[in-house]
Amino acid sequence: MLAHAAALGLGTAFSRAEEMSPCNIGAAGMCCKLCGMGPCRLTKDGQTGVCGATIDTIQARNLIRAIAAGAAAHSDHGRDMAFTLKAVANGEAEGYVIRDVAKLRTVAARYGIPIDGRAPAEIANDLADLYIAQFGQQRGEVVPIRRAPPKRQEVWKQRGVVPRGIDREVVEALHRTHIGDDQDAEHILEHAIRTALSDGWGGSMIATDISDILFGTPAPVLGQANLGVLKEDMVNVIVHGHEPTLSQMMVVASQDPEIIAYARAAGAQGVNLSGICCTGNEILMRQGIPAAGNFLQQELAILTGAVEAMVVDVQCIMQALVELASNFHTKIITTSPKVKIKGATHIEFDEHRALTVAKEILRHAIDNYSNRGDAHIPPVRQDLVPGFSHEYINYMLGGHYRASFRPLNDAIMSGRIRGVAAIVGCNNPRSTHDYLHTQVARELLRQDVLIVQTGCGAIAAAKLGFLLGEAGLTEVGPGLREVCEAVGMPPVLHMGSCVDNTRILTVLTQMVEEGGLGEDVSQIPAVGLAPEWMSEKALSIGAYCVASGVYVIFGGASPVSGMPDKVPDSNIVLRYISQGWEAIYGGKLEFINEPDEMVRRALDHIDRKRAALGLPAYDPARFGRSGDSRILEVEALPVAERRAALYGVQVE
Ligand code: BF8
Repeated sequence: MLAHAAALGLGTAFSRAEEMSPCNIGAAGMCCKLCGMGPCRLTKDGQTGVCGATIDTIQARNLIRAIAAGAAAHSDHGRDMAFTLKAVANGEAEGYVIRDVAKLRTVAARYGIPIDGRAPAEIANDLADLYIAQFGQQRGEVVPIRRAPPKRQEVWKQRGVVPRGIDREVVEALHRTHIGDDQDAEHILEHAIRTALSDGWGGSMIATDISDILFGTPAPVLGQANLGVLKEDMVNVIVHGHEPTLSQMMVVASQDPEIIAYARAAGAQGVNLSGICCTGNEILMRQGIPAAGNFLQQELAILTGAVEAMVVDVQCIMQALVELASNFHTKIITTSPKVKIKGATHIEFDEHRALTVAKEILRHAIDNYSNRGDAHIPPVRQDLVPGFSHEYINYMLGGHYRASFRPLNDAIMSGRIRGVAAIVGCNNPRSTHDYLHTQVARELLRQDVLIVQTGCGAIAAAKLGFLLGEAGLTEVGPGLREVCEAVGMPPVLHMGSCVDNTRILTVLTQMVEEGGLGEDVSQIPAVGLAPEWMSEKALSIGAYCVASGVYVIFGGASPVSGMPDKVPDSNIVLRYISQGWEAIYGGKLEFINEPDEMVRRALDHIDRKRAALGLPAYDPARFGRSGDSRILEVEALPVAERRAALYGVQVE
């Protein structure tokens, strides 16, 4: 597709990244532009800003501001979901229903909301009120915190970092970083933890709960990924962004007989819906709607010339889309009251008349079908099985009657599974598309590490075929392969969108509750990786995972690398978010740009956690002779030898 772009003389994020070298002062966190006396660019050791701000204060301020923006984005999404739940409960949201009553009851009961003898709408109304209140709450503790292991909650209480209210922590982060406020890097970063916790154990967790309640808790379903999911003879509509309220209704509208008839009347076979980024993940894992790609494929999709409309809502939408689309017939349709792009068509989405708006958007796209010129759809797509919510993993491992994480814990304790890695986050054109994601995933799988993925990382793995049962097992270590074969699961589990990283927190909590892997998340042989991070949301996720006790490795450049000639240990901020946070929370944040080094440190951490728990050292030679391995060896033999091996007789 890049060759195609070059032939057409069109630029993309890839070519712009080549032309635009990053500012080395800003990239290292050494530029302060928080007041009108600057921007102050610190380039010499000991230098300060005009106000006297030191390099570590400036780095810490920049980092917390990014974390606050990420937490705000995730949490504002959660707030909108809570308002939608309230509208559904009161019969004011056209087209939506409460799809997962069991999850509604489980979540509500956890907070003491009465469930017995009550209609789902009544329970949903109370839960929506409770969740809406978390955003503007001024004192106390946000309620999802109670779902963390007790030991973890103790750590947070002792440090005084339990979020009081979601909005309050984000606002305070902005206040503290105004000129003349908090000027102690470690103190600033302590509040960064509280802000990030208000995302992971606050806004994002609320968003995931409500998505499941309204659209169904994901379970495995067959899907496809990559640009080859676009179709020559259909109206191609791509939903791109993050909010499932829109994309779910687009699924419903695209299957409406009236819309299908409208598309046929326009000469197409129907409407082919696909997704990009996290809203794509939301409909991929629930309905198997194909993913056209991840973050760096949004422009490539338009370059196919086969997309009638790209319908966007919030987050990770490149402004370049509109200019690029002007070379084709593609319409860029913005839908959120929060996001407009100059030159795009704006059709505002309103959950009170969701189905009506979704149909209006689709009619626009269908009307555009006759304007399509030459299409250039690459014939590349891969099957995948997404939909591994923690509820499904529970069922998958234990069955209907004894749903449990026991087999997973046992497999880790025996050493069949060496440990667990969450590989999440974005694409970044500063490295080859998907390269870091897939390099790290490949090597960890070989080393018997079970992988869970979300966001653009999950779509990267999907395109490589890792999200398939048997087909994904060829490059997997012997012990992990046995477990995957026994359970019938892929070695990489797709757990959803970026707000669904909270599912990973829930899985880790459940592993603790199951027993045998310590009493806290920080004791589990687990790591988190964001090999190609680029968004502020990724930084917020990284910080809340650290606060939850996880060792988190970010690939690519560090936003707080500081003076280039200083050894990392003399960089106060780098040292604090690594060694300092580890001493307090048991988790740490490090930036490592070499994939082999990311893997080495991840495995080293996993092995040290295994040793601390008194588990046997990982030994790949111990496992791999059960499961399907023997049958695979036999199948590889010539026919006569195969029959001899199977039946013990030579057959002519
Ligand atoms: O929230 S992984 S590029 S799409 S920020 Fe964006 Fe990063 Fe993709 Fe989803 Ni998450």
